[in-house]
Amino acid sequence: MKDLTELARALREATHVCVLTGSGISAESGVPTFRDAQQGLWARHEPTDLATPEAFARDPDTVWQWYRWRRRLVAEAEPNPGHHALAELASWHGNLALITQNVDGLHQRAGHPDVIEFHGNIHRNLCHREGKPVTVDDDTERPPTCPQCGAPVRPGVVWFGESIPQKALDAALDAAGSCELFIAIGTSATVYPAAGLAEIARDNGRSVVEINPDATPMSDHADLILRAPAGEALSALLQAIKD
Ligand code: BV8
Repeated sequence: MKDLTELARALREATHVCVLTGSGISAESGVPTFRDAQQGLWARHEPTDLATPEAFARDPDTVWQWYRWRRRLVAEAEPNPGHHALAELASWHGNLALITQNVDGLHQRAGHPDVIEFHGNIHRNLCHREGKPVTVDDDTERPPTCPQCGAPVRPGVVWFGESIPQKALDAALDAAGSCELFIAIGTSATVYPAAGLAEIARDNGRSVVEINPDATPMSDHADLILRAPAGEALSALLQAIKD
């Protein structure tokens, strides 16, 4: 309880807040986290084997079908109390920047404005040759072809070994560099450069908070930890703010 009260006070006092979310915040919506996304059909694949340009070049159909499976799963999912509480906290605070590593679009569906999509969005598709967004029927067995040039279409996400889109990277670096309070929610803090954002805040002497039921590599560097699921912690935080 003490930590919750302390975090509520820090939120009231901070003029700039930066939040980084990972797949843990979507776990309570039934969307498997990245580490446990390998269920059933996909048990024989490692995400880092599928979410790469090399995998798409080698076996476009399998990679495409993995994303189709995830899109269908996300379409069935609903934003959970964690997404909703965070959207309410953002609207209450007025200067809370949200950076998400998630590609599921659930923050937006919870009404969260201005989401920085650090790793893209699974509902967006790009021409593999031009890199431009294309509108296609993506519920297909094989990658569709680009309506403009006929090249294969790929998911609009950032794969391992690919750079973060410049606009998202600049916005995230600015938010992490100018915040007084950095809150990491539901991330294993293992993928860079996303995980490095907390380090920027810490190196600037800012308060770093972790909300996660499990410990992560950033736990030792956190000033405050809510060792709880995101839905429970964020709903309690919203209540504490209102009290
Ligand atoms: C880059 C989109 C420059 C796709 C993703 C060696 C070779 C090449 C590269 C590297 C290398 N070593 C390091 C790198 C860099 C690499 C990297 O970091 N690799 C890792 C594996 C070491 N990064 C990159 O390649 C990045 N680009 O560096 O560009 C460059 C350019 C050219 C060449 C080289 C470098 C791009 C990385 C982006 C990859 N794309 N996603 C897709 O979704 O298909 S990453 C993907 O995995 C997610 O987006 C997310 O970022 C990450 C998973 O992390 P989490 O979200 O944290 O999820 P995870 O499952 O790990 O953890 C869940 C957490 O939730 C847990 O802690 C759990 O306890 C908690 N939890 C569970 N339930 C709850 C909960 N929390 C709260 N409430 C709950 N209920």
